[in-house]
Amino acid sequence: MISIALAGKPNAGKSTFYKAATMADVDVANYPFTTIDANRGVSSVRTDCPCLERDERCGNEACHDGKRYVPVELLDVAGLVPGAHEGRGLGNQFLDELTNADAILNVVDASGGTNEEGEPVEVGSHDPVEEVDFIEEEMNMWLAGIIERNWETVERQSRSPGFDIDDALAEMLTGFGATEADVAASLRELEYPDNPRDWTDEHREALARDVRARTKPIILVANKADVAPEENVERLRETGKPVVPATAEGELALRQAVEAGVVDYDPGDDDFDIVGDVSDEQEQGLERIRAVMQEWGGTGVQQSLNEAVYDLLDQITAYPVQNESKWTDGQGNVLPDANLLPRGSTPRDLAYAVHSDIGDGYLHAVNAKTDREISDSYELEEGDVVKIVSTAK
Ligand SMILES: Nc1nc2c(ncn2[C@@H]2O[C@H](COP(=O)(O)OP(=O)(O)O)[C@@H](O)[C@H]2O)c(=O)[nH]1
Ligand SMILES: [Mg+2]
Repeated sequence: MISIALAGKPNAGKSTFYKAATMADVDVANYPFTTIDANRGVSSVRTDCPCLERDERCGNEACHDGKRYVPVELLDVAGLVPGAHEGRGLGNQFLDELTNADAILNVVDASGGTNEEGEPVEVGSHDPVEEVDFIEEEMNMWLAGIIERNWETVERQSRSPGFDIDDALAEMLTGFGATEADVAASLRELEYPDNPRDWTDEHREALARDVRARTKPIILVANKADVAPEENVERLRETGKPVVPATAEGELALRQAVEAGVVDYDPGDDDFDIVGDVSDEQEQGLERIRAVMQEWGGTGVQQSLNEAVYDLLDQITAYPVQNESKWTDGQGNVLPDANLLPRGSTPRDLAYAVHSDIGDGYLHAVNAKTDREISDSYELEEGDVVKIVSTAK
C-alpha cells in the first residue's frame, strides 16, 4: 500500500490532520497490517469510480455515489525541531519512521502563529517559509548520516575484487526505500570518486540530497488556512513547491458532524449541507469552515493526499474484475477492488498487485470497458477495469 507521512514542526496540525484523515469508514480489518498503532492508520485518496459510466452505481462501500475512496497508509510522525537529525527532540527516531514513506506531507503552520519549535507566538509573526527549508534539510542530513554510518562497510567492500561503487550504494540506499533506478538516476546526476576512500562529506551530502528528493517528494500543506494571512500562502507558493492550503481542524469538525448525522459531506467535496439540528454556535462554526472551503476549494485534507498520490507519485487506479461484462468478482460484488499502480504499469503488473500467483500464471487480460483483449505492453489508464486471465485462481 502507498504510504504517506505527515512531517512538520510541533503544533503545525499533523495530529489533527491525521485524526481527520483516518476517521473515514474504511474497514481497517481488511488491511493486512500487523500493527495498527496510534500514529499509523488507513486513509484514502478519492477518484471517480468507473461505475459512473454505467446506469447504476456499484454499491461498493468505498464508493459514495461515484466518489471512490482508495486506501493509502498514513503516518503521523512526531514533530521535528531544528537539529532533529542530531537526535534533538527524539529526532532520529521520528526521522527513521519516514523510511517507509513514499511521499511526505510537510504540514506547515501557515498562520505564522507558532515559531520553529512550535511554541505559540503572535499570528503572522513567524515566517512559515523557514520551516519548509529546515524540515527538508533535516531529512537530507538524516539520510547523509545514514550514508556516513554505512561508509565503513562500503570501504571494506571496496577491497574485494569486482567491487562496484554504484552497486554498493544501490544496495545501501534501497534499505531506505529508494529503488535501484532512483539511486542510478542520482549517481548519473552527480560527480564522485570511484574509490570510497576518496569521498568527502560533501559527496555524501550531495548524494543524500538527490536521493531524498527522488524518494521522499514533499507537498507543503499550508495548514491553519482559516487564520493564515493570505500573503503567507503566496510566499509558500513562491518556493516553487506544490502547496495545498488546508484547514485540518475544519476537516475534523466536518467529519465529526457527519458522524453525528448533522452534516452531509464526502471528504474532498468543496461544500457541505447541514441536514440535522445544530446549535447557533455550531452553525456559526460550520459557516466559518464553509467560507474557508469556498476560498480554497475544500478543506485541503483530501486534496493534499490526492496531490501526493496522483500527481507527485503519478499513480493510477485500476479495477481488477473476474466477470468482464458485469464488472464483478466471483461473489457478484461490483468493482470489488481498486489498485493504485505507478503510471506505465501493464496488465501483468496489475496481476502481480492482485496476487503473486495470479501474476506468475498470467495469460492475458481483457479491457472490461471495451471487451477487447489488451496487449502485454498496454499501459493502464486511470479508471481501467480489467479482467485478468491467469492459470492461477
Ligand atoms: N486555526 C487552526 N488551528 C488548527 C488547525 N489544525 C490544527 N490546529 C490547532 O493547532 C494545534 C496543534 O495541533 P496538533 O494537530 O496537535 O499539531 P501537531 O503537533 O503538529 O500534531 C491544536 O490546538 C489544533 O487544534 C487548523 O486548520 N486551523
Ligand atoms: Mg502531534
